[in-house]
Amino acid sequence: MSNLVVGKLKTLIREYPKPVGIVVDYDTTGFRARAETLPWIMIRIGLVAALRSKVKQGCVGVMITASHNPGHDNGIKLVDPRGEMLDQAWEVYANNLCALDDDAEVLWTYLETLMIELNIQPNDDAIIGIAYDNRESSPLLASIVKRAAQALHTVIMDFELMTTPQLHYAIHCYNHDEFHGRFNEISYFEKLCTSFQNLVMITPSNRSLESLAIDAANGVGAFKLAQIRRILKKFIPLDIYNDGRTGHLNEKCGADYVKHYQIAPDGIPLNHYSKFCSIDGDADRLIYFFIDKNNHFRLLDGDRFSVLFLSFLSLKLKEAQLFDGVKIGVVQTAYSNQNSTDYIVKIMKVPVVCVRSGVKYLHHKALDYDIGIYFEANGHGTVLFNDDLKIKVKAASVDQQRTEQQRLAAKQIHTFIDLINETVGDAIANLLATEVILFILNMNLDQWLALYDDLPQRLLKVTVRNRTMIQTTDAERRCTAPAHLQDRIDELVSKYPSGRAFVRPSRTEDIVRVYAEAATQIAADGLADEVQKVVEELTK
Ligand code: G16
Repeated sequence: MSNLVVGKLKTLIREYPKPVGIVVDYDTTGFRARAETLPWIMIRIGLVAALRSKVKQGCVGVMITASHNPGHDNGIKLVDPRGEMLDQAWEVYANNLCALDDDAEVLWTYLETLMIELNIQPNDDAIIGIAYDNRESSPLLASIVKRAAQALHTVIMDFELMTTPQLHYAIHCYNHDEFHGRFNEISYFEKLCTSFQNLVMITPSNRSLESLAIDAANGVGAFKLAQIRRILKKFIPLDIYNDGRTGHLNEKCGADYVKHYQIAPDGIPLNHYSKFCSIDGDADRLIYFFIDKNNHFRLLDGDRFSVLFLSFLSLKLKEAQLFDGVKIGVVQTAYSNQNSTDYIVKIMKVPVVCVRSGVKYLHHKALDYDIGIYFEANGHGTVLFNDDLKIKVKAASVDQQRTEQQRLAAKQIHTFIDLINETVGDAIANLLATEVILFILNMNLDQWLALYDDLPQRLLKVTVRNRTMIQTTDAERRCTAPAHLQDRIDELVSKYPSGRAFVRPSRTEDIVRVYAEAATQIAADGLADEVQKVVEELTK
């Protein structure tokens, strides 16, 4: 076996050598960089995926995408058998393999040591499910991962073009018997569309759903949304723009662009609709927006989804007489607007926890609750429901001791749970969930926005010599390096009423992010600019 593996690795390394002196780091988003620099990494990740599958005796997912990054970038991340992000301990193995010399014997020695440590054999069964987004570089990178994994006796399930959340869901279903082999794309569409239709049908109303214009970032989500549009055409008109036929991926469009610049994307007819949304390149983030009666652009970001989903679930739990005893919590990051946190804690009386950026940290924390709602301000998030809660809600929906209204509310929650993709943030599932909540609550975007007022904010990207010079603590709200940076930020913040600012290195782009909020837009802009200057000065 060892000679065979070493031989295959030698061939791969010859074809895709590791550039000299390169250092990489597997983080919350996996590996992400210019696509042409990635092939050698694919070899290592194919090997890690195979080992992870052998250890877990389940299917592991491999997603090739760089999400919101420009089309020339690409990346890779692994999905654990439960459908969640890769276990953090395994990020270390991925990094160790990448740090080794570009020599098949050296790689094999490391793999052998690891297999002994993990008590697995090279020829133990392994299976990986692989998918990619619509970047030009994706099929080649996927083919390298497959070849490397196959060197370790691995069966490949090739899902080809999929969104990241679709792959997470497929992996979850593959590894859970109760889904009876429903791990293909059709079962994903069925889950979403059937629960959406059911929710609309069981809700007494003589209204119909208004058209929604979707900016699909010219990404893979556009192709998937086209299928959803077809299935749901009698229930909701979904019009898809930036659908990948002409424009470039994430260029002046997509959820990240809209959130960052707080402007409408190119390529969407603003006069024709009353509501819009943007998804990102791999369809895991969602942002809503509209143009108000004063012709101003109005944004509804991830914080707003937390508030909307929480309002809906609290109301329905109360109507179903199930609210008491249910532990609900919201998880946010430092980017969440202070007024959203205050609204959830002070008005809705629901606890909020702040964790560092990266959905896996939010997901992990949300598991502490019966209902854990988590969204990053950038629109990445979902809702987690624990099993006891699901059983309770299902029983209440058919409990004849309850009134019809109570049963209906329980049934609405039960069906809503089906609509949610609990494995990871899913822009398409969340879009349908948002539409159906607005329908059930009879709300428009103006009313949703009016629940609370955001504090004006500004987010800047700052290019520095070496972004790892910035180190943070306290859920990335404070800096520990370089020296004096935090003191200078504190001093600046103290000059601005309702001021708050923080600085953190991005893990997906070679930049530092500066966030500031304050009582007025001029003040938020001023604070962000001043913090940027300090960052530039102290990282020279
Ligand atoms: C990824 C992560 C998100 C994170 C975002 C931005 O999103 O999954 O949790 O918030 O990157 O990260 P950073 O500010 O470190 O660049 P995506 O949609 O790009 O995969």
